[in-house]
Amino acid sequence: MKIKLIPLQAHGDDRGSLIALEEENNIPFEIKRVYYMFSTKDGVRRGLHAHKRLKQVAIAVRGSCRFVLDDGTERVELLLDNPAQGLLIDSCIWREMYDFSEDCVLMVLADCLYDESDYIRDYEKFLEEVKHV
Ligand code: T46
Repeated sequence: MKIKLIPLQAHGDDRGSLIALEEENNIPFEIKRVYYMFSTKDGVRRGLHAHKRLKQVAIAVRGSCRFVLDDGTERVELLLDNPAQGLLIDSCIWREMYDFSEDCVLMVLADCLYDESDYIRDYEKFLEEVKHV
């Protein structure tokens, strides 16, 4: 599956920790957009779509949430709970996020600007699309 966990080096000292994100370095693309979600309500499921072209790296900078990732053949579930870990999600992966902790701040870096026409929001259409990739 076209996903990968990327270790992010934390620079720690007696003041605390700092992590730097650099395009084409620890983030393997040109960063065009950054967004983050927070104050996610209990029991909420987000995502439920795939992207035709978009690549992203998601980081739980605070708290935790779970991901379901599905490439049309295989389905994996994982927990993001470490600000020193990025989840690279390539194009054509169905994603769902759930079990957000109350304090969760999920930050996402993306290689394209927001474009609604890049979304596949219907799971059956997604399966059709990945057949032709
Ligand atoms: C993804 C997962 C991980 C914008 O106006 N600009 C943006 O850059 C984004 C991402 C969203 N929006 C608007 C569109 C909706 O009115 O914000 C609202 C919530 O977006 P959405 O329902 O798409 O949020 P999620 O959490 O279902 O999905 C988001 C990303 O959209 C998506 O690309 O992979 O997070």
